[in-house]
Amino acid sequence: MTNVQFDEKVKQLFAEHDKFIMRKNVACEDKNGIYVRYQYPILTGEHAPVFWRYDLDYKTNPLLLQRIGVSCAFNSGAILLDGRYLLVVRVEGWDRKSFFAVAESPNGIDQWRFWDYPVDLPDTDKEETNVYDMRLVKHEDGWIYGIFCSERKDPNAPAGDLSSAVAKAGIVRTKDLKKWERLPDLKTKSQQRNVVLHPEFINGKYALYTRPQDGFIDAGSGGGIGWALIDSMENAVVKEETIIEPRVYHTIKEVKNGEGPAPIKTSKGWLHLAHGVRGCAAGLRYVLYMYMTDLKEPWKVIATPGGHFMAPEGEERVGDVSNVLFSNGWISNEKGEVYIYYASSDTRMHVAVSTIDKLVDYCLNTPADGYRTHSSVATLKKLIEKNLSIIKK
Ligand code: M1P
Repeated sequence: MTNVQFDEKVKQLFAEHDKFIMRKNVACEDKNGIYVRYQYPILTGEHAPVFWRYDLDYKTNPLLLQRIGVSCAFNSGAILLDGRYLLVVRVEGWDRKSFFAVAESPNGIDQWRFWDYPVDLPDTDKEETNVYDMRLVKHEDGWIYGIFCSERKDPNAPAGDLSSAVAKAGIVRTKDLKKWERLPDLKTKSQQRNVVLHPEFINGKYALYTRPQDGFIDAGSGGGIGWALIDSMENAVVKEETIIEPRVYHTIKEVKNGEGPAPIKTSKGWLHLAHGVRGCAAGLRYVLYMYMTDLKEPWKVIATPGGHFMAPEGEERVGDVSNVLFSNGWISNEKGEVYIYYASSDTRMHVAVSTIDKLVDYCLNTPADGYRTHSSVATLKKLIEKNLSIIKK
């Protein structure tokens, strides 16, 4: 390739990338009245800027080969900051390391563009190998906190076991998503993933949704989503945690569950989005589900719509870890809309749009899981009877 051809090819790479980013997203058909999916993934590995992936110097890369690969862009924290729709994305490279990068959109739906540099996460522990799944929360103390999973090799793994790992909750805070202050990791008795900060003080304390787990993968005796009050974020210690949203046999959350983004406050209570995991012959299946808690006592569950809220569909079902929907970010705006940012199969990000009114109605009026076939049939019969009496009038 000559120098001139090289310059031409670089220009073309930028132009194609820009066209790809500027593609308008399209709302899908409303299938349930509850939310509307959008047709195209909003972020993928291909959204990584050209200047992250290529060495653009003719002298050192005369064949213009890609030097750094970005495979996936998924599990993103979300925030509406000064009118700007921002995601802190879990970006995963060809080397399997995840890192955080901020992506911004003018409307929350399309034209997502990464900021020039990834998040400069302070490196406080040389054993920390991988970081992912940040939940962003604007707390009433004035800080924006990010709680994420900090993963390292299990120091007690037998020699030769290079898979066992330990999950902890890492904590950072920022005012602008540019400068990040790292605080000490959360201290808890067990391993933790999916730790989420409640946005308000509870009796003067910070409140956390936790997910105790026995091992790196297995929740084991960890009974579900927990609730813990802690004195400070600078020295965050969980002394006691209570399971408020348990796993249950033969449900969508029998193997594991975990809080998604921080709950949204409404006049009727707190809206929660979570993921539930069950095992099947094809492996683990991750779906999203919702529940609601009391406005004044957010540790008290007041509504549990049965089954999944969203499950993987079409191309969402396939990816690096197939059959997974996962969400750790959503945004409610001044119009009462809720933008649900969810990832499919640990590979790409999507958006679905709903409203506060619809989600509250969904939570309060969708029948709860009766945990038995007979109960599901009884619930269905009741609705059929009611509807037929209306239709036949
Ligand atoms: O691979 C699916 C998800 O698995 C983990 O979630 P959980 O701890 O609830 O099982 C996380 O690694 C998450 O990032 C991933 O999407």
